Amino acid sequence: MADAKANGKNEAAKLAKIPAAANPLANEPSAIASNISYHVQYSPHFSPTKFEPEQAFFATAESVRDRLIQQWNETYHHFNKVDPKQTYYLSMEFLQGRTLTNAIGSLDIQNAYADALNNLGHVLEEIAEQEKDAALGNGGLGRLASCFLDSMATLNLPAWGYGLRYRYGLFKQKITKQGQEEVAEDWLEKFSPWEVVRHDVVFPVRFFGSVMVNPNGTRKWVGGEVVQAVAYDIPIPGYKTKNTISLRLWDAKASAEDFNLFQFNDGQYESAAQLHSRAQQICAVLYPGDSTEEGKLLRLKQQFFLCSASLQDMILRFKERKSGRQWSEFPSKVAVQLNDTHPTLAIPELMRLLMDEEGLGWDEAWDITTRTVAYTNHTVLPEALEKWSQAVMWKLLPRHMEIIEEIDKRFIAMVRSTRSDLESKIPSMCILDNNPKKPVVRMANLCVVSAHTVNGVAQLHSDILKADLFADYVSLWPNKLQNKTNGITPRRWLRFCNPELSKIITKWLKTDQWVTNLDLLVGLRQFADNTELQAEWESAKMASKKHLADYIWRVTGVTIDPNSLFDIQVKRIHEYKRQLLNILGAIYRYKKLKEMSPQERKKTTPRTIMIGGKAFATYTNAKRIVKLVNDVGEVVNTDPEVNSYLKVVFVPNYNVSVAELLIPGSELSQHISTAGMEASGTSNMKFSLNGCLIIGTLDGANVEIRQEIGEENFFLFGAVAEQVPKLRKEREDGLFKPDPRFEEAKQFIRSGAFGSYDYNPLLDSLEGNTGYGRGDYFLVGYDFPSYLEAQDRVDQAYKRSG
Ligand code: F58
Repeated sequence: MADAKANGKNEAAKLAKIPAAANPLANEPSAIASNISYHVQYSPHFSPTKFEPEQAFFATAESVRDRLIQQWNETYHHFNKVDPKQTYYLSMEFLQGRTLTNAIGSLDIQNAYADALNNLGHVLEEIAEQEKDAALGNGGLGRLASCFLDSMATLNLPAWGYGLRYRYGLFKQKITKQGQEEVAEDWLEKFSPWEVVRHDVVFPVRFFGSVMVNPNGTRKWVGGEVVQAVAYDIPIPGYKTKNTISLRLWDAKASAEDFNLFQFNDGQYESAAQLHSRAQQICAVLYPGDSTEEGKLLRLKQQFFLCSASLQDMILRFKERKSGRQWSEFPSKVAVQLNDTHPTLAIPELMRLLMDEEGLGWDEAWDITTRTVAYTNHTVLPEALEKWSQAVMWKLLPRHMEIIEEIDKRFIAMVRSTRSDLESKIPSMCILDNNPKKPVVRMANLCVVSAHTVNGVAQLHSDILKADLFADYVSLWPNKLQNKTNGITPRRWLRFCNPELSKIITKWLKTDQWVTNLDLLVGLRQFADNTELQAEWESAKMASKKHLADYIWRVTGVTIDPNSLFDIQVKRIHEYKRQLLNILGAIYRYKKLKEMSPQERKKTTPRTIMIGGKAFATYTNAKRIVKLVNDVGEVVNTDPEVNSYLKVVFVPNYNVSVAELLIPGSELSQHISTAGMEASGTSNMKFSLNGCLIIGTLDGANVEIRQEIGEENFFLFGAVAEQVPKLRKEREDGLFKPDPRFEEAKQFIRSGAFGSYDYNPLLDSLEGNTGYGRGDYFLVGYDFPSYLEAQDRVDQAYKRSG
């Protein structure tokens, strides 16, 4: 502590020697240092005496932002003049992570910033670690949105991301004796240096109210409550290009008129500010719990708030860019991509705005809407397909319900008149499910009916959509369904998170063009057997493993051996992703190690199994899995007979920045979902890019990755998607015979080997042949033997390579 204080003083003294001078476009380290010093002095956020890492981070970020703003404004003016077709990515989630390293790297001023900070007594990497993750997303879907923004900026595309400015993003995961605990994560606790509030970009968004019919038959939504949507923009720089696009996040606020001064002065403080507090609720948290009616209503409000504000913004831009435009031009200027069904309300809202606000007729509005909107599906899990109660929708969005009814009516009429053979399919294809017990709006159906294109996110997933979930629509619109296999940004996921490996790749390819053209990596193949390259590669991997081992020690207190095989599974905890298969495999390995003689143990391949991920707060079985991994770790890691051959570590609070540390240090990663259930997966791509091998099933994008990296680098196991329904049926019919090794692993847990926590409810999900939450729906038992065999192949391969 005394040292830290002394250092702080030291840095303040260094800062005092650097002249504070505004120099937003500085390139030289000394001028950059002056600009940082300028921000410390003239845009202060802290008392003037301190210049510790936190203060240095904010001032550095502000100096980087100066530069970004220059490019950002130029980009804005450029597209305003050229007036190209713009693409708008509507997403309830953006999992951005940190920005500083990415921004400095994209601007290609890394070295100058490192030197500037050195002059100020700081180290760039340490300063970057001060930044809080912007975790405005749950997992893959949100991270995909952020990766797309980076790619679109780098490809010089005129694109926008639209989302919500949640006050509290994804929770922080604490691991206690009870397992996972969720704590609110305040990414805006101080402030975000990257966001710029646009006080001139404000739109009213209405909720509730009623529909007024005008004498001429036109309709208008009136009454209810109106909240203001205010734009907060975050710059998204492309890599080594001027193009800097925007992530526009909406925040909700009520206006001064909505504050009841009379009530307040009368001591009725809460009711005086009622609308203010209701406005605040809208963007308070990412994914508010939706088990209650209130929670459902709030989530629907969030979705509509995003859609309405974003569309009003797009329409205004369309109108402002050129006066007297024809509405028919709209689809050639505006492309709206819906990230899953969460922003589906964009469809009826665009219809409403065009008809009720702009005066267009139904046919013209429908033509425009259907040529503008496209939809990406990210799941085939029935429980994740959104269905909104019609009653709630009528209450919150009465005009939209009228429009949805009309879309549905016209869709049904079209099918009847053109495809009488599909009559029997209408009940499942139409939008409204009018089951009197629970009438709902099926959002995916609304999307498929209204969008010009629908895509799945990996070949297998798209094939399943076509063959199964959306099969009937394929016969109606054969070309509407497409595949777009997901991707990731190589900037964040290799170039910046793994500079050592990047340097080696650039050296051998004699170019760094691979950073924007990954196909060039095949050029490394010709050197695969070159011992010099292999040695360099190994030493980079070892450095990353050591770095990771330090981190694990800091956050868990567990020491791990960088010479052991680093085996990682990180993703949201879900039964279909089968972390349970992984930990059962680890348990079996532990039991066998215990049974071995010391000599036999020495012949095994030492492994460190790391598992990380957050469980949804109310997902009980997922939380039990977190607890089990932690309990197994407690026992294994402190067992002196075994712990130099096996460690099991639960990595707490997995997020984007933790991923940036884990992935470079990985040697094997697990992508082991039940075949047909993981739409794509994207971390599989990140691991492969960092020279990590994969153990996995033929699921999601694993299929494409296996083709790219070669079968010899992919340890394949498990049932394939086509088999799954048959296997479930066989199980129901009592025909499944579990492998004795599977029984042994489960029995070991039940024996209390990992503590007294009651794991029976979790293990029971693997037992029986039928019944809710029973019968091993995810086929852990069926795949267990082939999983163990694949793991044996991994051990052998690692031994050979060592
Ligand atoms: C994920 N979905 C898919 N949903 O599971 C994954 O296979 C795919 O790679 C990724 O999308 C990108 O296409 C996903 O992350 C969510 O997080 C939902 C958000 C809303 C609540 C329910 C989960």
